[in-house]
Amino acid sequence: MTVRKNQAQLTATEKRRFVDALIALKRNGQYDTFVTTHNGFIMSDTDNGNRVGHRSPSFLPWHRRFLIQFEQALQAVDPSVALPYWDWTADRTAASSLWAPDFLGGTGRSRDGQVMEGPFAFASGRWPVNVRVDGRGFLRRDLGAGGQQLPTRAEVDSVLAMTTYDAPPWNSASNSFRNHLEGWRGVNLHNRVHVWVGGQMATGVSPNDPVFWLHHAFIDKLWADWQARHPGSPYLPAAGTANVVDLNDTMRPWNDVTPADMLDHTPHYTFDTAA
Ligand code: CU1
Ligand code: CU1
Repeated sequence: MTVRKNQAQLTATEKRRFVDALIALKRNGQYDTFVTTHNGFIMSDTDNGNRVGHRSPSFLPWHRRFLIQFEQALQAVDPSVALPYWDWTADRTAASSLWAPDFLGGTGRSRDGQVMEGPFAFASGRWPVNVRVDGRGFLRRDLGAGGQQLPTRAEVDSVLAMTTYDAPPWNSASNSFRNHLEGWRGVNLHNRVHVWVGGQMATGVSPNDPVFWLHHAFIDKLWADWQARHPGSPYLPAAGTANVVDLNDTMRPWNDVTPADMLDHTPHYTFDTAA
C-alpha cells in the first residue's frame, strides 16, 4: 500500500531512499523521458486548441496519472518509496528542511542560478540536466524569485470553497475550482509555486527539479480534499466538448485512461495526514 506523506514528516532514511530512487531513474534514462513528456504537453496545450495537460479540465487527472506512473517507476527501484507532498502553506521559506543538503538542496547561486548543495547539485555528478529549454545542463533555482510569496492556507481555503469543478471556456479564462487551483485566475496557487522556485521549475521542463513531484503531489491532495468537501460536484465537462478531455474521453499520451478513471485516488495511494 502506497502512503504519501508530508515531506516534513519523513525520516532521514525515507529521504535518503527517495533521493536514491530518483538518482537511479536519472541514471537509467527513465527520469528524462518524464521531463520530455511533460514539456511536450506544455508546448502543445493552448487555450484555443487541443489541450490535455494544462489550462484545461484534465489538468488534475492528467497530472494524477503522470505522478502515479512516476511513483511506480520509483517503486520498481525501491518498493518502500512513495511520493512525498510539499505543503507550501506551512513550509514556506528557503530555510525549510525540504531545501537542506540531505534532501533537495537549496537555492541557486546568484551568478547563474546553479544549485550548489545536496544530491542534485551539478558537481555531485549525479544530476545532469539533459532535457533543456536552453544550453544549461545544471539544475537551477531562485527560491522566492521576484519577491514572490508562497500561497497561504487562507488562499488555499478560498479556492477549496469553490463548488464548480470547471466551466466554459474550459481554459485559462474559466472561473472554476480547477482554474483557480491551476493558477491562471484569482489567488494563483499552482503556477505561483512554480515561479517561486524559479529555474527549470518556471519552464516546461519543470520535472527536471525533483521538487516538481512534491509540489504536484500536494496539488493532487488538494483535489482530493476538494472532492471530499464537495461530494455532489462532478468532473466537468461531461461530454461533447471540443478540444478538451470530457469525463469519458481518453487522455493522451495514454490510451487506457480517462478522467473518470482518475477520480478516485484510493486504489493507487492514500495520504498520511498524521501530524
Ligand atoms: Cu504540468
Ligand atoms: Cu505544475
